[in-house]
Amino acid sequence: MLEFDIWELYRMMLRSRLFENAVMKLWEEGKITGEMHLGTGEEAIVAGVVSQLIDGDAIAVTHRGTPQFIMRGIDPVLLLLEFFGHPKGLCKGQGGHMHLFSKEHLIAASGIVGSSGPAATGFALALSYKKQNNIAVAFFGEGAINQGMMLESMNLASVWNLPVLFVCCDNNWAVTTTTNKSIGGTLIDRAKGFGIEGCSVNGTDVEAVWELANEALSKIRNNGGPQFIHATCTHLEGHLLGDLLLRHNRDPVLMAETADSLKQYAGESLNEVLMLLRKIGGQTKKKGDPIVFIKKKLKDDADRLKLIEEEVTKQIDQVVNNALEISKGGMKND
Ligand SMILES: Cc1ncc(C[n+]2csc(CCOP(=O)(O)OP(=O)(O)O)c2C)c(N)n1
Ligand SMILES: [Mg+2]
Repeated sequence: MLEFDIWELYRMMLRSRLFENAVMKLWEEGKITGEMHLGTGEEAIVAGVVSQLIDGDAIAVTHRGTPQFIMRGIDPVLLLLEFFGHPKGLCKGQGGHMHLFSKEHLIAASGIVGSSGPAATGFALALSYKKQNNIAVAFFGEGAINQGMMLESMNLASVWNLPVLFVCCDNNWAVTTTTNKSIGGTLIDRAKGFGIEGCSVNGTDVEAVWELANEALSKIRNNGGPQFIHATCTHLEGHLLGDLLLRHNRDPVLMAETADSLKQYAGESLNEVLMLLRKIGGQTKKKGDPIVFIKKKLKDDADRLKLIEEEVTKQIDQVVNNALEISKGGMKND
């Protein structure tokens, strides 16, 4: 979809959200185990960029990259089987949700913070060697902007004039470290320092992201070298599923009990903990939810909204049923 089509963007975002909601449920039921980082809250950024990619473009993502895989068209059943650790999963059950790869779609994930920079720059180097008129996108969190490899890859992409779109999804948190405690200066100025043009955008608003990405992508495709997008957003489920800080904040009884048991440590450290809880609480507000945001824009056609929701809900239910059915068949790879 290279033309702006808000309904199609809504469908993409909703599909990703409902898929990740299903992942959350399966995780809570113990069918998916281990850490699980959701990309809920980043759907507008991902849809705004990924909807404008063409065949042969490449994507590198982080530990939070499920929306990119869904929106790029990877079979969601294969993704779920991968999350189950099943041999029929996308990466034979060896990658989990953090180390996904699809050669067919040229998309790769890594849990190593900052590694999407070199991965996308490498993709772009290969694409320009092959004289393909394609580009690569690096998605990363603001926590990656202090990683040497991210800065080195921005430098090389600039020096070699490579077709890379660097997209920073800034949710203001790197696990429990807030941006103001870890990042000096502005991200746009950092990009400028490497000679890379950049702009900030409200990453909750898919229309704004789409417009900015459209401009950046056309500059890159016209041989303009790398571009940088700084998109602010909210991670609605905290750092990972079961995030202790978020769970406390959503459950006042648990919070009161914890505060009580922490009294013995009263002093600066307790204050710090309570301040963190309050800040995390601010993240759970609906104003940071890109699905709520886009639905407001589309509210005049309630029938169409409802129809799409029913359709996508049915599709995702089917995906979950198929994956569960296949996984019931045992772990044999035949
Ligand atoms: C090189 C490296 N250092 C530390 C970690 C542990 N770690 C996992 S996610 C994360 C925070 C990342 O924050 P950010 O880049 O802002 O992404 P977000 O989780 O907020 O989307 C850290 C420190 C890691 N995976 N890789
Ligand atoms: Mg972050």
